[in-house]
Amino acid sequence: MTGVVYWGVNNIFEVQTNAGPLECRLKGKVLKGVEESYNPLSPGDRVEVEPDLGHPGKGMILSRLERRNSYSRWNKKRQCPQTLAANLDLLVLVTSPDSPPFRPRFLDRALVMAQREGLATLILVNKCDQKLSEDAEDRLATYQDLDWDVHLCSAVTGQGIDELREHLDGLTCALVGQSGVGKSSLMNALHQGSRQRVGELSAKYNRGNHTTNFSLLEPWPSGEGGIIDTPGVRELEVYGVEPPQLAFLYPEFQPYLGQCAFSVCTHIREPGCAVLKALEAGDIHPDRWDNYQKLYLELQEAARWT
Ligand SMILES: Nc1nc2c(ncn2[C@@H]2O[C@H](COP(=O)(O)OP(=O)(O)O)[C@@H](O)[C@H]2O)c(=O)[nH]1
Ligand SMILES: [Mg+2]
Ligand SMILES: [Zn+2]
Repeated sequence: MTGVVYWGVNNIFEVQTNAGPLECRLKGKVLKGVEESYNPLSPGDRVEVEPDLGHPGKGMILSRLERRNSYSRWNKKRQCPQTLAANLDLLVLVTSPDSPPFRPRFLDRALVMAQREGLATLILVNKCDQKLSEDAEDRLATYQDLDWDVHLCSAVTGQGIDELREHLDGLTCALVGQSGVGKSSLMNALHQGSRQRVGELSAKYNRGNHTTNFSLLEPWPSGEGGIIDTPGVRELEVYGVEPPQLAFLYPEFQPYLGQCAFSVCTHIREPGCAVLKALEAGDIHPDRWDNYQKLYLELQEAARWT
């Protein structure tokens, strides 16, 4: 039978099947259909399972079914990708106005990774009880102009939470963002009781570690889709993108690509560059371009060593 992974800690996975939840281990050391990575399975993954007839509620995971998409981060310590969530209908990038400070550079990077996976993305500004700076308002307006949805809410005051729940209900979505922006608080505001569940799981399987350092899917009451809370990320390294590909992941660059004087153009300093012309004309936000060129150089630097 098949099922959906809800969470996994220390190689124990909860898989929801038509016949109820199963606490599973992997059959064999390497899972069928899985490339080498930090974690073979993440919440949202669909798997083939075999219930253990001698132990009701337990089972084995035989293979991972093909992923529709996934959202990963680069694990610096282990130097490999770490999947945070799989098979998403929507990526929810959570940010906050003031504590931690609004960081558009983080959002730009997260958006590049989302574009690379072709993920629909919602930018969620939590803690809207805090004041947004003019700069932040300006950047958010730019994201909206580029057709990304921006929603304001507060997990503490409850503002905007009902609308958010209505919008997300039935979808599989992941909350991704820096530590402290309020992902776990949002999860709890959207689903009463989820915090308690994280606490219980941590106590039982995670050696009593109470900070969320694993992803967890909380299904909607209908059973259709759910929300995946992910561990906080301090820095976001873009990976798996060749420098020349980067411009294609910036939607506002699209009308100008192919129109530069040089057929091979980095859009950083070349004369006759159509992207630079658009930047000068004010048709591309200077911060967005600045982050592009920083990221380009960073990717180039990384490529030199591979
Ligand atoms: N002022 C304010 N604080 C919030 C809000 N949502 C969460 N917080 C606080 O922000 C801190 C971090 O929240 P948490 O959910 O653990 O963030 P996470 O690391 O993204 O999971 C906690 O002290 C929360 O009480 C909000 O809407 N407004
Ligand atoms: Mg958390
Ligand atoms: Zn150019």
